[in-house]
Amino acid sequence: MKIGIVCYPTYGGSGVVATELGMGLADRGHEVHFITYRRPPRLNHFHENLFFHEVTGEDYPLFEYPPYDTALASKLVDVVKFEDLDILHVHYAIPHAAVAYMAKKILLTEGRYLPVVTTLHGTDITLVGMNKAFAPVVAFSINKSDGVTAVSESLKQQTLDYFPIERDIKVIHNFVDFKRFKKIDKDHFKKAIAPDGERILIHISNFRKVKRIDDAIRVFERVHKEVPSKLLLIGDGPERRNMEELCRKLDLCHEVRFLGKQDAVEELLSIGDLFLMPSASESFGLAALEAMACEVPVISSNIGGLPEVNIHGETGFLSEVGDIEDMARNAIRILKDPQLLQQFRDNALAQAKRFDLSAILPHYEEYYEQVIATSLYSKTGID
Ligand code: GMT
Repeated sequence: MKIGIVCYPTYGGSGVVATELGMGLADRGHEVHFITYRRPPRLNHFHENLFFHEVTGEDYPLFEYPPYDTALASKLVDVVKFEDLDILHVHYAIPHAAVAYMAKKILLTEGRYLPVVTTLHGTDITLVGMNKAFAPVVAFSINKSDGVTAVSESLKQQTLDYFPIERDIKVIHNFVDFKRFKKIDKDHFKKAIAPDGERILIHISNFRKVKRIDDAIRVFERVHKEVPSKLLLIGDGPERRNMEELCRKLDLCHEVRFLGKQDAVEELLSIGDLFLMPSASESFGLAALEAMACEVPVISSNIGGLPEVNIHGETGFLSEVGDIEDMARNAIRILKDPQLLQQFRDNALAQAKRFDLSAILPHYEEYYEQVIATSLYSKTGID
């Protein structure tokens, strides 16, 4: 199959899932074309089946905001025609699903039908999508896609609850590539970060408010009083400065390390004892799944798709959003009991294996085939 993929080429979860999916499809013999404004970070090796088309717009003094949507739609029309793509898969509804619809309409004027699959990732529905500034276009473009997937049951339900959706949404959970995410021996890292054998807690995110990193730091503050420990904060974003100030205020600067954006997160996860994800909203929690694949149990909030990933009392614990006392209590309980910690590590790995790339990827292939067959037959979304 020849597949076009549109995504954000950033460290955000949707871009990561899109890139890993494209690379996995290429390994299985499909021809995959990424179409976006920058090469996605994980798309960093040559592969005979992988192609990248950069979207470039024209700068013009009139434009305060360069019209990316128009440039992307034009690029899509060009790539679909020239590369003769069978299907276009867009990740993150805003603006990609609407732009795909525009490209589809343009192609139709030339008698070319382009089936479009939209994958909903989370904030495109729960935070940004529900905003009145975007909602009508989000609902319209979901309804006009030939296929729509959501990364968790919870996200599917939220979409149906909030938007006037007239179509089916298929849940295909996110996945993890065990070729990369597995516990590896990084003892020298561990010695450098925790020289006296302290426990290592880890949080990874793009440092936005929704991640509630202050809760992670406050949970750590409580844990640290009872268990010798260190906290690694990985990633970067708008909340970084506030979080640095909070650590100074709590006098935790020697115990908390800000590592910024890291490519080889699996190496750091491999030295972790607990992963913290206290988010206010989380459609799936890919970073938690990647931690579990590296045998790290998860302390998370009980929100969105997290209960589909982190099993309470088995792979970690779930607490209500903002309940840092409960999160700290659960963390201390696991960290103080080496046997329990090992049991949770084993459970985390077993649960992560249910989301193995090789098990999830065929669901996308089947869905593409189904969408191509039904949409070419019925020409859904043509009106
Ligand atoms: O919020 C992020 O971390 C980035 C965001 C994105 O779309 O880039 O992540 C969302 O999609 C991820 C991949 O499907 C999910 O694992 C995250 O749970 C989801 N984030 C939220 O719902 C807040």
